[in-house]
Amino acid sequence: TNETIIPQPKTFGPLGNLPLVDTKAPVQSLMKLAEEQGPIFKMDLPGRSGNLYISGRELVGDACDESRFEKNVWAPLQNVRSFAGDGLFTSWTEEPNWRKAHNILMPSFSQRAMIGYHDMMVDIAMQLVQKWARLNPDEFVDVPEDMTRLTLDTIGLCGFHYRFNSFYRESNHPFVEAMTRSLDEAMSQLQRLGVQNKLMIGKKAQMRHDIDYMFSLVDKIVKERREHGNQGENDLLNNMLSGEDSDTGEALSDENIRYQIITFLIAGHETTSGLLSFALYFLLHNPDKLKKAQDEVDRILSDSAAPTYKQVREMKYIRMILSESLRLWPTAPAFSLRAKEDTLLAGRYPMKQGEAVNVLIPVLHRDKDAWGDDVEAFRPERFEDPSKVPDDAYKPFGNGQRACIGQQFALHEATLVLGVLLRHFELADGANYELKVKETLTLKPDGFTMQVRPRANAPMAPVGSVFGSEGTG
Ligand code: HEM
Ligand code: LEH
Repeated sequence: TNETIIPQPKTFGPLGNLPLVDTKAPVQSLMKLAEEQGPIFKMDLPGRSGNLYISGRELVGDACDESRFEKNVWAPLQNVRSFAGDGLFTSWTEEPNWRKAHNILMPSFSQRAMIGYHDMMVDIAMQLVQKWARLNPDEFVDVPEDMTRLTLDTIGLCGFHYRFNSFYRESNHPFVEAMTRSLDEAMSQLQRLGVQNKLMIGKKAQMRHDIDYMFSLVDKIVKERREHGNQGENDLLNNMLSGEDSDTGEALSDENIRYQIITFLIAGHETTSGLLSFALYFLLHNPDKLKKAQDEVDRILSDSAAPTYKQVREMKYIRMILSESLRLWPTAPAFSLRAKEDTLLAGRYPMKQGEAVNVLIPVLHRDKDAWGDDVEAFRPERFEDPSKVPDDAYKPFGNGQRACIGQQFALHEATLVLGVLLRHFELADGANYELKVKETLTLKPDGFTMQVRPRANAPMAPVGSVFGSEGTG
């Protein structure tokens, strides 16, 4: 029948469908194409013909059946392997280091483990509060930049007891520069022809340089910990250095530990900073939701400057705001699955063993059959009753055993930070910001600035009364 014919947009000779993709914004191009082509379509790209992109609830739901499909380390992840190697995020499930690291590191990411990270997350969150409290009334904050400072410092401290001290720097930490350039290059490589890539000698040298810098920073962190021994730090690094796989009794190799640390430094901050930035953007544009959020933080954090672990768990509406932000702009926007055996996708599209489908998460999250007609509306209330959330149409953290190991970490951190910011500051859209989404494999609101004012009834006078600030009561 007609249903099994997979649509493909127009092609341009040897370039295939590539000219339809905006180099700087491939995911947003694919989102538009999905709108025109429907929940499954085909793309021919240089060196990679017959890519399938899926985005409907039924198709994605079926591809998430782990008995028939498994994580595919697709082209974007292949390119990241030059610095993340066989770390958790970029390894195939059958590579021995995936299960080994999974077994060793899972306990460090359980909800219980967050109790141990909580005070370190508060440490960094209060640095941001202090910074914003010291701004003059007419000054703007660059939201994604400050959120990146915050999330990088948080994973550095919680993971490795390493202080990037980003709030004491005018510009990005060199690690962020090296990482952003490398991610950018990994994305650009996807859109060049094979010959073009070979000609990019300058880009290649820059990437080699950036990767060497990232490796040297990581090796320094490991060397210092090994030399000083464990001083009671109960962090990821400690678990990586001393942990043994419960299946095999083996420990991680030095090379693999390096890849895991790079993975956590990147994965641990890029997406969470995007999430916090989008959440603030949505609150600025939805005053009724902002009011509800303020009511919640005023109730729960009434007279505490910094939340306790338990108070973070109580901030249900803040958490719903984050879930809804991840629905509209999932900051890790795609993942890929491949058939384990020959099979029929959704009972009608034949797939050979090894054939893959790429999931466009922002489009899945706008499936009207699953979410209703008001898909574009920012409505955290969708997540009020967990039993009413269409799980098969909500995949911001990926799927199954290869889903995000850092989910609890990201959500605990983001809830804490958003709660504390709303308790202390009034938000103002002084710049009349219009949303523009920047892509570097992950998504962020590009150039988003806003103004913040201390709230009259904040629990702490962050700047002290010598400055005549209100908020002492
Ligand atoms: C995997 C999203 C935060 C570490 C994934 C995947 C997604 C995702 C979609 C699956 C990728 C795939 O199937 O190819 C996110 C989002 C985050 C976030 C949206 C924040 C809002 C974090 C944090 C960490 C982290 C904070 C670590 C501290 C990882 C790792 C994997 C992963 C190691 C691979 C897990 C495995 O396959 O065993 N993430 N992530 N992520 N994430 Fe995250
Ligand atoms: O769509 C993408 N690429 C297209 C390009 C093509 C159309 C020219 C393709 O098909 O290759 C880019 C999509 C990239 C998605 C990867 C996102 C994952 C990044 C997450 C990093 C942070 N992280 C990791 C784990 N937890 C968080």
